[in-house]
Amino acid sequence: AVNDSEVTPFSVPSYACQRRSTLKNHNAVLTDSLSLLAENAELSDEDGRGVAFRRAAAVLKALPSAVTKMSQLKGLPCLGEHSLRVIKDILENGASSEVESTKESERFKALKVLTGIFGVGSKTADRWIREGIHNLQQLRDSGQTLNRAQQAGLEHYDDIKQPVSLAEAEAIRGIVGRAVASVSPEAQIVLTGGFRRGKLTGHDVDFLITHPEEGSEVGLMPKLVSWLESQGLLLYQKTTRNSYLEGSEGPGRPPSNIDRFERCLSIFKLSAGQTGRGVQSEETAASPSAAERRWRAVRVDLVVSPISQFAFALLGWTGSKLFERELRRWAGHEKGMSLSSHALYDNKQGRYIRASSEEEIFAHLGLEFIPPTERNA
Ligand code: 8DG
Ligand code: MN
Ligand code: MN
Repeated sequence: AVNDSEVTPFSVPSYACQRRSTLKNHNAVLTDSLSLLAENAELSDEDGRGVAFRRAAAVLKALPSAVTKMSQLKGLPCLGEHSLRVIKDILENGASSEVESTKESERFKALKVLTGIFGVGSKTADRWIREGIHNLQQLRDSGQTLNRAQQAGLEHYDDIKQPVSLAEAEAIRGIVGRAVASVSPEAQIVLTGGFRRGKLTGHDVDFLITHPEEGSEVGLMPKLVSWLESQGLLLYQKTTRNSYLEGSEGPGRPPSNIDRFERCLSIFKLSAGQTGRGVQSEETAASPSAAERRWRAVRVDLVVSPISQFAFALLGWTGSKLFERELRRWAGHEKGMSLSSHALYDNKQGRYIRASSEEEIFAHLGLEFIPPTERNA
């Protein structure tokens, strides 16, 4: 029949890494709700539930049109009983009672505010909440001991919660690019994370740096950080050195999703003049200092990879987080391989598989190549 498209079930492959997920989303109302429940689960240390909601949301994001009837969802993967109940509620009543009550709950609101501080994770936030701390003022008044990251996070809270624009990301790319060139002229730098996927805003700016000659990347990060610090460009930085050892992730020891590259988590001081569009922070009467300031704080992640691991690092740091997770699940469950941001290991053959581009990695995994802009699962 020609006119039964509304009841023809959609068809979607079950792993997000088998799908093309652009930024276009015909089901934002549904996916926002499921993402909120995912976030709540993650903040409550229920990662399994979190992933289940993320997978369900990603399936709806991949649909070519808006869902209007439950019957359209027949046969779709990753839609569990709980997610289906939420979707049904929204389709029938315009909203999900569970989502609405979560959104309004004091605990969720407090967890959001407190984990919104750079350096504060869900465990710390949970402890504070149990001690009666629900907001920034109560935290400041509590006399809690904060580490260096948390102090910086609290100090720059308003700036950091403000989304980073593409113009700001490009300005920072220019600055970091000049810094890298001056400490190591041959080194290369790539913008990764959400901006590489074509997003127009982000919560931070992610960079991957490498050197065409294996080994010449060693020592680059400290020089780069010193250079940036000498120019007064860093409000905070913490560098962690490379601790990757090939062979440490063999059979039965799947690579963890935390990688071991030398990295620097930082807060940049971005001057208004550097974006050419002025500071992006809100200039409200409540924060006159923001109006007078000629700079804003921006979260920046820097990662250095040896060229031999660059393709894996690029794939691993481009995201989205769910896309990465699904790639590793596909590798393990469907191919008997272990994928990390460092390497691909064939568990049956007991050997590493080299690759020098993302295209080669997808090919080794038996997947169609998905370009960065279609990894927005
Ligand atoms: P956003 O900043 O625009 O909000 O989104 P994003 O760029 O997609 O998220 P992100 O939190 O900046 O993470 C970017 C990618 O970096 C994502 O795919 C996950 C990856 N990533 C981390 N930490 C780590 C880590 O420790 N190891 C590896 N391999 N990847 C990581 O954020
Ligand atoms: Mn990012
Ligand atoms: Mn990041």
